[in-house]
Amino acid sequence: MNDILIQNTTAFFEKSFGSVPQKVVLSPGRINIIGEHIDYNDGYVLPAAIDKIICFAFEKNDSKKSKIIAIDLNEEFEIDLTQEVKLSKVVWTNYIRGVIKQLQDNGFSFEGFNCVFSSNIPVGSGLSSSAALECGMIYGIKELFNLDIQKLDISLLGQKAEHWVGINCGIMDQFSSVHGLENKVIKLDCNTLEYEYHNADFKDYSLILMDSNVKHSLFTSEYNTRRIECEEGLAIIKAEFPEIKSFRDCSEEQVLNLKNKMSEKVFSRVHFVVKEINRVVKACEALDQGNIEVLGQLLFETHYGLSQEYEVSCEELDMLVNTAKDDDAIIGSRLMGGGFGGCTINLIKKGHENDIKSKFSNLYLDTFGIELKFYDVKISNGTTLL
Ligand code: GAF
Repeated sequence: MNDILIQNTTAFFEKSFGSVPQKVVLSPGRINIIGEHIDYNDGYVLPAAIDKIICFAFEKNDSKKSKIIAIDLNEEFEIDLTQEVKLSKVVWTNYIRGVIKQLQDNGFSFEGFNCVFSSNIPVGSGLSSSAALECGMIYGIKELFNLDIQKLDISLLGQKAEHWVGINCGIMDQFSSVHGLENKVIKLDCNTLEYEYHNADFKDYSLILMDSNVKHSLFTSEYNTRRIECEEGLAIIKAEFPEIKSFRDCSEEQVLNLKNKMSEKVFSRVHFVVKEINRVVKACEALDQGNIEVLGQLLFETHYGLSQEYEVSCEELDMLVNTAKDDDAIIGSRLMGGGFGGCTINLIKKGHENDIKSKFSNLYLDTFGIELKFYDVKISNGTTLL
């Protein structure tokens, strides 16, 4: 599937610019096994890069302007690198403008380039197509102009570009897009940015995403609000327990003891975060021990926390997870990513995949009149040159 994407992208480049691209970059989307809304709360997350990618073709153009073509959107834009970078009404271009701005603001010097890109990462499905776009662009510019930028800095610059566009995201998406390894999940400590790889062996179970095909508009505002609510909660905890530096130092008992010092909302957010950090640690142990049933149970717990305490779910996602909970062939399911739509991640007993797919698509169509999509993702390498 990616071979066709690469062929189409390079052929389109040749047709548009009359030359062979100097660099071709592949930049993946990501899944997250567990640890949701935890990156900006300085806890642990367990993401992985996947085999859905954006393919970029680049060349220098010996000018001070860059021309970028998005094949799938049938749109293009030009940016003058000598002018101050500003936000545009055309949202997709802002991720690229943001990257150029971050590179310039951080002292990296580069000249004009031509770029064509095309993607098979579904947009708005919680698979981080924007992180793949940011990190792939940075990687391409770094390779074209021989810039000295390490992997971690690609992730951090990508994250800053996303902040500039308007989402105050954590580091998970950009980090996993860049640092992914085939068949490995990344246990990332979002406080220290230390990380370790664990084998992604789900034994008798297949990892399948169900795409609700909805994206509720609440996402950006609610996402940024959750950050503020958690900061407020942490400040209350720190005032009471000065030895606590971040949520990971905090026990569930300590949070429960402070319940009457917080609003009900802030308490629910903080209670979820502290439990979710513990779940990541347990999930990693379960994966290492091949105890996939325990991992599955943790996924369900995460979903109910995200839905009831963190309040980032929606009726479509809740329906998918509740149906999964009642099905003996599914041992774990939860909403994945920021929420308010996008995908659920599911652990389905091997051999039952087709039955589950037809049962869920019929039910989902009957209930919401929307087509449910499925992705059998493979855990793959991070951003790379072809
Ligand atoms: C989005 C954000 F971009 C990530 O940083 C992360 O917070 C995620 O939502 C929720 O875990 O993908």
